[in-house]
Amino acid sequence: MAPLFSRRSWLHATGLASLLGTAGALARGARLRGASSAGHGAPAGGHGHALGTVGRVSTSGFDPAVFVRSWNFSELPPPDRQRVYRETLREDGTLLREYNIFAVDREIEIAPGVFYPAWTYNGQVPGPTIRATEGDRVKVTFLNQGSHPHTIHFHGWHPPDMDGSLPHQQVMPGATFVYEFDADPAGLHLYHCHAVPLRRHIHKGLYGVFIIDPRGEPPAMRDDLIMVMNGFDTNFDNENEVYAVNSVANAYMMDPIPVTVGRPVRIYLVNITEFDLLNSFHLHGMFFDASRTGTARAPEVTDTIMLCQGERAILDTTFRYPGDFMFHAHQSEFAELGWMGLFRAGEVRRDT
Ligand SMILES: [Cu+2]
Repeated sequence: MAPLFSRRSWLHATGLASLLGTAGALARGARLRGASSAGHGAPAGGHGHALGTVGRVSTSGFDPAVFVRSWNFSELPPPDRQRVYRETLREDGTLLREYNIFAVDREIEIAPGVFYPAWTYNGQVPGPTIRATEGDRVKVTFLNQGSHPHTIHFHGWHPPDMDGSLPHQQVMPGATFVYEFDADPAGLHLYHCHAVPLRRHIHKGLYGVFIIDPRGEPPAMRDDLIMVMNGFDTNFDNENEVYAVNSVANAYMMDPIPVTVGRPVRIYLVNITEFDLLNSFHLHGMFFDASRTGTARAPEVTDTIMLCQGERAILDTTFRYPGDFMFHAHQSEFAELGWMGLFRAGEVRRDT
């Protein structure tokens, strides 16, 4: 008996919905620039409707495929990295980790041809992922090159003068502030601007991931992936028109995230979505162990996890089968407006 809802008709339906959603977003005020990136790379539809967005976002400024696997500026060549990140071994065996973070206004491309006037850390949204080991000293020199007062508010233990949240802690345009604290506790945290109005400063793009690894844990043989669930209000009506994981709508539908059958995968999942109460992550064909905040002692075994704004979770799993596995927000609306992607699980090559 033929399935009631074939894959083809499903693609057609969701693709159409997504196109309508994107078109609607454009009509409501997002800026559309040229058509240079459109028209190539779209999944072959054959009936005029691609899945999700059509065309490609330029990866010259921000590449979701790189961001998902980078921390402490590991994506940069050593001379460039040295300018923004330095490690110094301390007497007790911990590291001093020094970062140069700057705020800058920058237009970013969040869907093919859709540009958003963001406020960014180091020119990217999300900001650079900061990763330390429990007990390390984190020192962040923050320069505000933006047009508004900003701060960096870190989650985790720190004294109040390092909180970056009170009015007198705002860093004025052109000014610098040094945040310094010990990395504690081990888990998955975040950082974001805490200038007022808070929701505008967060929504405009001033947020990033802050991972603290447990001390004494042996190096893991696994793929670590950074995923930040976010959304963009392209017409400033306090609702999101575009949703994504790592800022670019449908990025991982166009370029599935490669993983390996049998090799553990860990997802560092952060929800920073503004305006919507909740966001969620659902993985097809599999289950994962979810540790909320990365501190939960007894992980939940599930295929869907729901996070409030600011909540995060570490998800551990291992792919059993080769092939493509979809992941997306289980709020269908978010999925259809860009928050959808694929893992592509490959077999380990055994050359004998
Ligand atoms: Cu700000």
